[in-house]
Amino acid sequence: MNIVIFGPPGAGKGTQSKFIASKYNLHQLSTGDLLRNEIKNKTELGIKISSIMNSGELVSDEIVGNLIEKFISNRDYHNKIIFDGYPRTLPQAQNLDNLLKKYNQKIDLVLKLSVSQETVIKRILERKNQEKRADDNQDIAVKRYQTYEKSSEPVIDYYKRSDLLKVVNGETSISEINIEISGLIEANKG
Ligand code: B4P
Repeated sequence: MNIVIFGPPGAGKGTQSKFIASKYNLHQLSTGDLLRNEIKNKTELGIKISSIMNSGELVSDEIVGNLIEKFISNRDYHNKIIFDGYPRTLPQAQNLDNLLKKYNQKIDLVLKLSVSQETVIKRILERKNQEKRADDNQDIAVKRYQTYEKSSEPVIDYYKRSDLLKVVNGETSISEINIEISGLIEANKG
């Protein structure tokens, strides 16, 4: 199955995706990680996007779309992907459907992690001490949350229409969220 995990920055998408990928033998496609790798390796693309990411804005739909097609077209990952942080905008959601159709796949489940701004800022500031990510500071975290609020609504509506969306309370502990998500996946597998 292909799963989308959606939610504000610092909601725990990466944390939960790792768990789902290992439990259900899926491949985690984190657009945030892919983009940070480009920056770390100082590629032409990395140089172009570093200031955008570090200002709390989204990288262009075109750039991220090009990155994910390589993954979707890979036969090894056929119907085995957890999309972590993609889509984030309506054009990205439409692009994802088109790409999956092109490679004879579809989305089976969209999980939305629901978390308040206060909680995500707290988590991001805690993560800052461990990971030293360039975009993890109070001002950028607030900006990232605002960016999410602006772009997320049309994506949520899009998936509500196709009845794929399940909302998960992201305020509880990591293991409680693991359990809730597992229940939704098992129910979806039927
Ligand atoms: P991401 O990499 O996707 O965002 P993130 O902040 O890492 O969120 P995530 O939800 O994965 O948080 P985590 O599990 O680490 O994006 C970063 C940037 O990349 C974006 O701002 C944008 O510029 C760019 N980008 C990415 N995708 C893009 C796209 N499709 N289009 C355009 N631009 C794109 O959890 C956070 C912390 O909380 C961790 O330290 C974790 O240990 C902790 N935590 C998690 N769950 C918890 C819980 N239940 N309780 C307590 N702590 C918890």
